[in-house]
Amino acid sequence: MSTGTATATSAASTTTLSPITSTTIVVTTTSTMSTSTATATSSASTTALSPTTSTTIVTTTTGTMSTSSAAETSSASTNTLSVVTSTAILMTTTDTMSTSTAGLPPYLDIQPGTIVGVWNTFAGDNNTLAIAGTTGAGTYFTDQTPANLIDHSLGTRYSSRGSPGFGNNSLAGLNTGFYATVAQCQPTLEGFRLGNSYPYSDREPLTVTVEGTNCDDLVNCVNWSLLYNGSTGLYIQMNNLAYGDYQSIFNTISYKSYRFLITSKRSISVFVSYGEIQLFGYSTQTSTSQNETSSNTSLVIQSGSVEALWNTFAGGMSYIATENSSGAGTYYIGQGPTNLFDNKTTSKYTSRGNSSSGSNAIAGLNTGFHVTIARCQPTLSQFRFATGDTGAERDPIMITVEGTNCLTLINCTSWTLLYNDTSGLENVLDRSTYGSYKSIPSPQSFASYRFLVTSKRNATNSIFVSYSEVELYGY
Ligand SMILES: [Ca+2]
Ligand SMILES: [Ca+2]
Repeated sequence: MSTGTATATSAASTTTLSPITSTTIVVTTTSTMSTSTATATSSASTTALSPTTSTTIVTTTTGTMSTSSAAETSSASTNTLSVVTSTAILMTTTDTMSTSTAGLPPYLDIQPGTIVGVWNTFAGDNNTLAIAGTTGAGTYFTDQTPANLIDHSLGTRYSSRGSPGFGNNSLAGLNTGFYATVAQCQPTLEGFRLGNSYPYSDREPLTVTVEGTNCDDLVNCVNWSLLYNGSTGLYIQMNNLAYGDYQSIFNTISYKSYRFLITSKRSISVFVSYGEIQLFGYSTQTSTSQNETSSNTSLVIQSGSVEALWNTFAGGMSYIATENSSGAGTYYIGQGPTNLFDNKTTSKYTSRGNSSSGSNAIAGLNTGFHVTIARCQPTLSQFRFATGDTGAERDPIMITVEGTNCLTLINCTSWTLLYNDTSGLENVLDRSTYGSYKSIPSPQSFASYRFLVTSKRNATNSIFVSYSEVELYGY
């Protein structure tokens, strides 16, 4: 699959190149080719160069390149020299343009928590999931996880070993990649950019397949539609952290999730590494939309994302509560926060908070939960609570609601306070009963939300804070 046909167009004069010229370099891949074939075309002479000559263009203009093209020799000619000159300028202009997205479609956001590494995986086939590890086939570098691709930092990489799983070789990292789900509703992918892995340029992926799917179960999904088979946009080796060139995808079909699989790399290396993935396209909804409040729908929470909290305060870190029969920082056995989302007012979430036992003023306060909204509906605009089936003294009365886009909620300190008011249960003494709908004053798009209870009905005496349901609405 390491096939490639590169066509580079450049101006003949070193003085007339513009940044736009640098973005006109396009590499496409055809599956019928067995070796890389590059053709460089000068606008002045329209001189086609041989494959080996054009490889020399890249090698020559990146003086610090280590080994990637060392084995390839050039049939030196006068044509080679002229193109070398213009390509050197192309690289310079690419340097200065590498972060601009002017003229590109809008970003599509990857839903935090949905990006998963794969290995030994081929377009059209099922996934083989990769895991973090220090060595071995099917692992990625322990601290260089797929989540690093969407942390907005070029300097943090995703580094896959693939097979055989150790050592410096031509196979390492090939047929690895990731899948991920887009946050916006009905997204249509029109293009992408990859961040490079400078100073480990030997690891950089050169060709990739991109597929789309609407499978709900991505782990076992085999229904992948091939959308792209071509360059990663990283064909020019850079001497700094940078994005590769934007690669457009001819696609008009909406898919919820996408899979990227690396099919070739720059050189012999220990890993395939890249720093970021950016997706571009359009959707029926932008994540910052503020004008759809009239069409509130029930928000779907991401499976497994609800976690119990205690000793947690608005603006601070979350502290995870555990299930136990007694003790501070615990919730009642069988009464965890997933009970809040089972559509049954007969099942409840019951927290002790800082109280190790007994009825007192602090029991259950500063407890709550955080939760991530499933794809496509990231703006919380309304909610309502329901009372538990017993113990009116335990009802939450005052609460805070915060939002965040942190990738890892447990260490997150970037919480935006959205609501600090009543739970809607203040006038509801009946058991297993919904309170009033409460509105977020200024709804914003966030991947995850945190609800914390700051007061309860009986301010001096209860064993717990307890409630049976929390419904989330938004758009
Ligand atoms: Ca990164
Ligand atoms: Ca329930």
